[in-house]
Amino acid sequence: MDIQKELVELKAYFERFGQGHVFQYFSELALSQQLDFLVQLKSIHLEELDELIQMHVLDAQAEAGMDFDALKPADYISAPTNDVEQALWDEAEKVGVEAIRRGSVAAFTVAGGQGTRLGFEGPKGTFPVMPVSKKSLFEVFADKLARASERYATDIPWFIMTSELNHQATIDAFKEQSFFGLKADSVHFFAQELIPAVDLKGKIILEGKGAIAMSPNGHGGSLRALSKSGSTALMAQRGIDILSYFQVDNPMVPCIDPAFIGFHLMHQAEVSSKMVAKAYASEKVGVFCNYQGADTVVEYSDLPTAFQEKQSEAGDLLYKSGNIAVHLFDRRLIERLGSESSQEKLAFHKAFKKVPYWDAQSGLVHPENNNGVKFEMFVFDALPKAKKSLIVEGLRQDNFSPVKNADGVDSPQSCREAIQGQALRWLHAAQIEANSEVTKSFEGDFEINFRFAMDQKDFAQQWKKLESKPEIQDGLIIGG
Ligand code: UD2
Repeated sequence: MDIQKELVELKAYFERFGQGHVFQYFSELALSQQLDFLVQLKSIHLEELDELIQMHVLDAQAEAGMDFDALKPADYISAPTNDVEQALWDEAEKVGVEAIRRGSVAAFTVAGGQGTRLGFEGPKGTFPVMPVSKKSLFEVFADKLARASERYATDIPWFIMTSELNHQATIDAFKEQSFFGLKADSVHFFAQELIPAVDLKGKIILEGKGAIAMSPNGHGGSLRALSKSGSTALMAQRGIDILSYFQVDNPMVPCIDPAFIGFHLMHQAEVSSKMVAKAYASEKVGVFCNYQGADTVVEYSDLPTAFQEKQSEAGDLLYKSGNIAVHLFDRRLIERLGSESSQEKLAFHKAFKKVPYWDAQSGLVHPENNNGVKFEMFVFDALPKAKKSLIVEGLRQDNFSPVKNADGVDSPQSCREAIQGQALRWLHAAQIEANSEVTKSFEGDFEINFRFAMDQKDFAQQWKKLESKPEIQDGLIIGG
């Protein structure tokens, strides 16, 4: 490539948007560093970034706030509590199973985040979570998908979104473990886009003489990335209409949930979301609300405390529908919102952060206070854009226990406890169904291999088939 010509063009482009300072150290870089830097600079869409800077940084007052008086709790299909409701759930399950069997459903994990709170080096999906086997988050999902494929006599494709910061390391982790026994060509990786962080005056932050501080553009970037990577085209070609979306941090998620899928189809929804009842008012999960006639998620940090704590007449939380980031997306919705030419793109949100920056005298500086703004799209902003959306209740104990923090709430420890609690519950239910003696409370670690059984009902059936039932003891992995 003609570096000089490219440099002149890029300089003019960056100067046009008031960002010419990114070239201030260019002449000090070695040739290979200059080439790398040019590649990074070329990946930046300044038109989009400039709009965000104008709106969120320079003219922040102009941001439209939410009219909380117009907010209502969202409606949802509740978990079954009686025979009539159970019959409806059974019907939904049947519809879902048919869709899975005919190959209409793929799984999708967003794993592009930086996982800073956990303080774990490497892709978060490689974090060990299982109590006995120490299997990683990725392996847990692989097991559940392998079992679903086996159970429904199909081959469920799995899309995984990474970001440039962990893309190769993620692929390497899968290769090292032979794709956890899945067919390599059923697993599709693609990276989401990065976007520059800017300072409080809207100037792009340099983190090195030839490096811009970039970060992933939010899980909402998945819609674009699915389109751009050719994943939606591949889905269309294979007759896949539904993408079962979940976050890399939640090993409790049923990656493929037949009843949820069935409801989505029965209601002809373009997006369906799973809710769990919030555990307490200030729990750090977004809340499903109805705003101006549409389902929407209000992020925990945006919902005023008075609303978080509001009670219903029955005395429980009025805004209790927690967003656990488990959704079903119709392929056509992704195509509509994620295409390059889309007129209905997801909006960006801003977050003030401490962004390490390059200083001519001191080198890389890690600031103590927020000095920068990062921009992210949120995937749940697709809800109000869908022609039809649906919210379905899930029980926390079988859907949600994320690993987010090094300790305390949502930590590896709390997650292990939830996994163990689930194993014991599934075992009890299976023992009761098989009229055998129920294992009383149990001290020690045992786990259920999700490749053996993917949910409680499946476990009961698999348990029944076991000729000799293993004795529950410390270190046991049921189903091997
Ligand atoms: C998210 C939700 C919150 C609730 C909670 C449930 C947001 C803004 N908040 O909170 O409402 O549903 O999860 O657990 O989503 N990711 C990417 N690319 C990105 C950013 C994130 O793939 O650019 C992935 C990341 O790898 C992780 C997930 O998205 O799997 C969640 O990201 P987070 O940890 O920033 O969100 P959190 O926990 O604050």
